[in-house]
Amino acid sequence: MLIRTTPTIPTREITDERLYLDRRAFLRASVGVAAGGVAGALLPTDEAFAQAAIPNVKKSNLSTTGEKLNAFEDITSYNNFYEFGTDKGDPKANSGRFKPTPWTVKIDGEVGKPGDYTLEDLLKRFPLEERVYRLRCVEAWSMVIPWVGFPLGDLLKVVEPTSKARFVEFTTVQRPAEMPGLRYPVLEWPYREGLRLDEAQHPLTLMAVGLYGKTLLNQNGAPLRLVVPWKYGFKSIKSIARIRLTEKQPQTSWNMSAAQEYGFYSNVNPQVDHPRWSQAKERRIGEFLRRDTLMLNGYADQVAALYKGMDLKKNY
Ligand SMILES: Nc1nc2c(c(=O)[nH]1)N[C@H]1C(S)=C(S)[C@@H](COP(=O)(O)O)O[C@H]1N2
Ligand SMILES: [Mo]
Repeated sequence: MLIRTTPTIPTREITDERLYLDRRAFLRASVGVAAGGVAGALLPTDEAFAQAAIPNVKKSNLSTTGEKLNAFEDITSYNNFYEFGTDKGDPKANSGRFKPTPWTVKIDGEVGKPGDYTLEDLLKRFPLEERVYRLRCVEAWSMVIPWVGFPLGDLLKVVEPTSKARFVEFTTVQRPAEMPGLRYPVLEWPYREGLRLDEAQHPLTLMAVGLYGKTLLNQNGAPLRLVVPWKYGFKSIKSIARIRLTEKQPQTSWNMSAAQEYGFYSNVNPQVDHPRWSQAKERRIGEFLRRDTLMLNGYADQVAALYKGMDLKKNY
């Protein structure tokens, strides 16, 4: 993706990383006895133990089947979360100070029931499902991830969109003291994304709170992030602090940075190349040969109707 400056990591982040490594050592020590007798293959990493297992998760029939899941280790160590740095290892290395609890999401704009909703409110109200989805990054790599979450559409029903609501704007929390990447002007902060209301209400659109059966790690967007599986990964905004329903199409951080490269729709489309590279193929993380990229990331049967009559080359 477009990077205006290449930040170097100042000494303070090196200290952060050391603290983080200390935390890992502590976790390893505290689970060491329990882990000792179990085969290593069953133990993705020590971080997995630090996360709470989520009870009462039902497997969804909207899951992608027949594809090998990416390893927990891949999903939690190869990330894009520019608030923690622009290298793939930065989100894991630099997010140790981020505090995902307690958490509230402000929901406002064109809704009948605006308010501050706590994460507990949401978890009590909406049954959680496991959904396996492909995640296709605009950088032409992909993963298969078993998310835990609830449909965004269920939440939208509860807040009652007004007749004027046509779009949904999402904003990531902005905490410079906990997010060292915010000091670099690589994107328009806070990170913003948007969907058309009907895209947001589509049954595939998920609010994720976990993966592999456990609560999200900071690098994956704890405690609450969006997952829109037929769009490029950058639409799946992390650590959401605000959801605003609007009449007009909202601004999005990537579009503000490079409008000719990142459009509002950003649907996965192997026939529409990025101005600087082809989108026809992708590298599945963990595989050697590249795969063909699928129209709408393989979800065309479910979502193509949303774009009926639209020119997807113009509305990229
Ligand atoms: N707030 C925020 N959300 C974000 C990003 C980011 O930099 N900041 N990166 C996006 C991009 S480019 C991708 S590919 C996915 C990656 O999600 P993952 O690290 O959980 O696989 O998160 C998206 N959500
Ligand atoms: Mo991405």
